[in-house]
Amino acid sequence: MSAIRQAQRLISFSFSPRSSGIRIYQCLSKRNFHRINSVTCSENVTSKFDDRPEFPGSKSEFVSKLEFIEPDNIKGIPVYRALGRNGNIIEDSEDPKLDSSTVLKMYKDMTLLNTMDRILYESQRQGRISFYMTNYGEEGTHIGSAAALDPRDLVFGQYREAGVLMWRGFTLDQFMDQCYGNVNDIGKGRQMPVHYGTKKLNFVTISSPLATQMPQAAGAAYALKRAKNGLCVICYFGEGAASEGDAHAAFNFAAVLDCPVIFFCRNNGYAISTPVKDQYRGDGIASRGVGYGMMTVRVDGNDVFAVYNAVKSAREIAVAQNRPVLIEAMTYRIGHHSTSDDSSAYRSVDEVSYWDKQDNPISRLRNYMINNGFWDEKMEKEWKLESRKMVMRSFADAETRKRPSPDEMFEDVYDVLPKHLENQLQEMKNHVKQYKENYPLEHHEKLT
Ligand SMILES: Cc1ncc(C[n+]2csc(CCOP(=O)(O)OP(=O)(O)O)c2C)c(N)n1
Repeated sequence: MSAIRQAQRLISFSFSPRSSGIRIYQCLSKRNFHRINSVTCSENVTSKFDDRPEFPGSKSEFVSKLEFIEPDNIKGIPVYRALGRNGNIIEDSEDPKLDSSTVLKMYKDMTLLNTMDRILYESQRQGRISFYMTNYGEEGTHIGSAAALDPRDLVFGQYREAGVLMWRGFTLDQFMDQCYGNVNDIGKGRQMPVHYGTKKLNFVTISSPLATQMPQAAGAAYALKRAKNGLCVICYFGEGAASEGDAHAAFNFAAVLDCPVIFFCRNNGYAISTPVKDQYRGDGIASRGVGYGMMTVRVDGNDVFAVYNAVKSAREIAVAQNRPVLIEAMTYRIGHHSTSDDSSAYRSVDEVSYWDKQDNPISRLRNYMINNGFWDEKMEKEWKLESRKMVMRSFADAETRKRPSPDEMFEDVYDVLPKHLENQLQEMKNHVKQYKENYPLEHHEKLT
């Protein structure tokens, strides 16, 4: 026996001849500790220092006092910010030092998104489109994160990330065409408004079931890792969606399989009418990241520079080390959840007004730009007029376009139209031709 022990001290190996009844565990050179048939040989557990748990499932020390961990005694994860509310850089070292044209694009995209939201929200109220979701208050999370990515990085979104698309060059016409479901819609008018997607801009099409994109994002990141192309995935989700089982699956798979994915949580305080106090009892979503073994940070989501810095660093970690990173961006959903919601039924006007007037990502960036001399009242006025005009033009154009032909709804169910769907298509055509006065065919492209 002692010869084996001697040998174990010198070399590191794992050997488990179960049939012989002797189990030899890997000799850990750092701790110089080993066991042979640990039931009978205990003489190696000598000093206090060496007496460490060897359970494969944890990395900790022994303690001899019973103490439960009280989560409320652990200090909350701090909120990182770079820009103060007055638009001043707080610490020079945290200034991303973006050139004025980049900052200008950030501001213009955030405000253009805001203008588009106003017009599409109103158009839904008038029954011109069926549904809409605004992005009010969260513009900084979209633009700050999108600006820090490589445009080839793959985006998986929830539904409140239109600014990411805008940053990448999705046009106002494309937004409008999707919301109207007209012939120019890339998605052929099949999904509800705001379910955008474009292969060209590496933005995976949105779908309604919450959190389903999360394990898919981990899988896509795994594929990118194997492709060794230096790219990563970013996956957006709300704090409400983080309660889904899919969020757990995604975090754990991404950590265990070393996937280069940035999980970006928009914690805006509400999931429809459910406030965060009814969503979770822990310290937000960030505290969960550590539990999954992920690098984690919490940022001020109303500070576009803090978001930018966090995503830029997260991207470097994800790509260089092939590991997931969790970012929790603290923000506030200023608008109603969607056009199907009236949020005054569950929160006060004062609460909303605070975030709209006192702590808003757009006004904060505007303050920064004014402080630095590249924006003023006159430019603001002109841009407001110009951007409104641009949005109205696209809106009017999208409204005049026809919807796709009814034939289209049978395509793309499968790669190739199978016989049974071809039969259904034929039945539909015969039916519609026979009863054409009952269908709004004038709004659609012709049936073939
Ligand atoms: C699996 C699933 N359950 C429920 C819903 C209904 N639903 C749509 S949005 C939403 C709230 C999501 O809140 P959060 O993730 O915090 O995002 P936010 O809307 O605040 O941006 C719910 C419950 C859904 N779409 N999918």
